[in-house]
Amino acid sequence: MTSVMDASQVAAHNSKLLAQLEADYAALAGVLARRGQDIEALTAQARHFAVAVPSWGVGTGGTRFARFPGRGEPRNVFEKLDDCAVIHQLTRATPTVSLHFPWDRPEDAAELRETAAARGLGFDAVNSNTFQDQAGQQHSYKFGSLTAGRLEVREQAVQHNLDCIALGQALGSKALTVWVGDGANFPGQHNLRGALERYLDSMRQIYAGLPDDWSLFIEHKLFEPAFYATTIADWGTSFACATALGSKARCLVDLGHHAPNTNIEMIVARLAQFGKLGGFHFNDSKYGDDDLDSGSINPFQLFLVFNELADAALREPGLRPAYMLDQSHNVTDPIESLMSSAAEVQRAYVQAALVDRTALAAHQQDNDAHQAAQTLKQAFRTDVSPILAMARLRSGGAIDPVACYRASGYRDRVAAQRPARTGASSSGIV
Ligand SMILES: [Mn+2]
Repeated sequence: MTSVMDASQVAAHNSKLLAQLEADYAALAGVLARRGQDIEALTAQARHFAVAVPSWGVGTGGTRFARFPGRGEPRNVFEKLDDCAVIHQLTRATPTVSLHFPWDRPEDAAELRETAAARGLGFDAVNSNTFQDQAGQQHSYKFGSLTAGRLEVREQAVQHNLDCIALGQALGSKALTVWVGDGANFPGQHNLRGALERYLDSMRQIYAGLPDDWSLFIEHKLFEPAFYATTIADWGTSFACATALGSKARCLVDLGHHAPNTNIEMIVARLAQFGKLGGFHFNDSKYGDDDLDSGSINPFQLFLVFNELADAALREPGLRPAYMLDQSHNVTDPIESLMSSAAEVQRAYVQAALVDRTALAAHQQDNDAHQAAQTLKQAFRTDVSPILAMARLRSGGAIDPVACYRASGYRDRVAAQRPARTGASSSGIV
C-alpha cells in the first residue's frame, strides 16, 4: 500500500504526544473501572468503527448564493481519493469512499478501483444524480426526474440509476443511494399522488436491476429544491416506498433533512424496529439542511441516535446500517472537517456504548424519569477522547489528526500541484 503522507511524519507526531495520551488514558481507565467498565473493550470497539467519506466532501462546498473555492482542491476523482486517503491514514476510521455519479465517473473503472485499493480504500454506496442536468443530456430534469410527467425523462433517469449500479459493481460497491429533488414549488403544480406513483414505477425498474447482494437506500428530505411539496419528504414516505419495493430497499436518514427539533432518534428507532434502517448521512444543522460538520451544533442528538443504534444492536445483532458523512465545507479545510467529523461520529458511538443499559431499563421500569435521563447524561458527559486517540494510535493513525495534518504541509503541497480552475464544480451536496 502506498501512503499519500509520509508515515515517518505521523510517527514523529505521535512520539511527541504519547506520554500525555498514556496519562490521560490511564486516568480515564480508572474512572471507567469504578463504573464497572473496561476501557480496553471500548477501545477495541472504537477501532472497529468505520464511516464512509463522501467524495464530494473533499472539495469546498457552497450555498445557493456562492462558492468560495479553497486552495489545492482536488480536480478529479483520483485527486479526491488522495485526500480521502490522508483522512483515513490519520483517523483510521474512514476506509471507504462514497462516490457520486456522474461527478466521479471514471473512464476506466478498473483503474479507479486499483488506485483506491493501493491507497487502502474501498467504495461504499454509490449515489445517483438526477437533480441537475449534465452537459449533453438529452432531457432536462428541471421539472423532475423519476417523477417527471414525461415518460422519456423518467426513462433517462431510470437508465442513469442502472448505469450507476453497473459502475458500482465494477468498483466493488454494494449499494445505491437515491435522492431526488423532485417535487413542486406551487400548489397545483403536481398531482401529489400521481407524482409518487410515477416515482414508485421508476424505482421498481431500478430495483429490478439490483444485483442480489445489493441494497437500495431511499434518502428523504423535507424540502429544497422543491419548496411546496417534495415527493420523498419524510421517513414515512420513504418507509412506505421501501416496503413497496422489497427487502433490498431500505431507508437512509440524512440528519439534516428534517425540520428543526425533529426527534430523529425516534425515527431511527422506528426504522430499526421494522427492519428498514438502511444507513445514515451524518452532518449537523441549526436551521435546515445546513450540512455543517457532524456534532458541531448538537452533539447530544448525535449521541441519542447512537444510543438507539446501541439498543437496536442488542435486539438485532445482524443490524449493520451504512454510515456515511454528507457535509458541505464552506469555511474550513475540508480534510480537517472530515477528520474531525469522523471522530465526532466515532465519539457518539463510544459514548453510546458507555450507557448502563441495565440501570436505564430499571429506571424506566420504576418510572424514575430523572435517573433515566441522568443515566444517558453520564455517558454523554464522559470525555472519551483518550479512547479515540488510543484507537487511532494502535491502528496506525495519528493521536491528533488535525495537528498532524497541519504540521505535514499537505495542503501547501497539493495547492502547488493543483492550480485553481474556474468553471464547473463537482463538490455539490445531497
Ligand atoms: Mn445526504
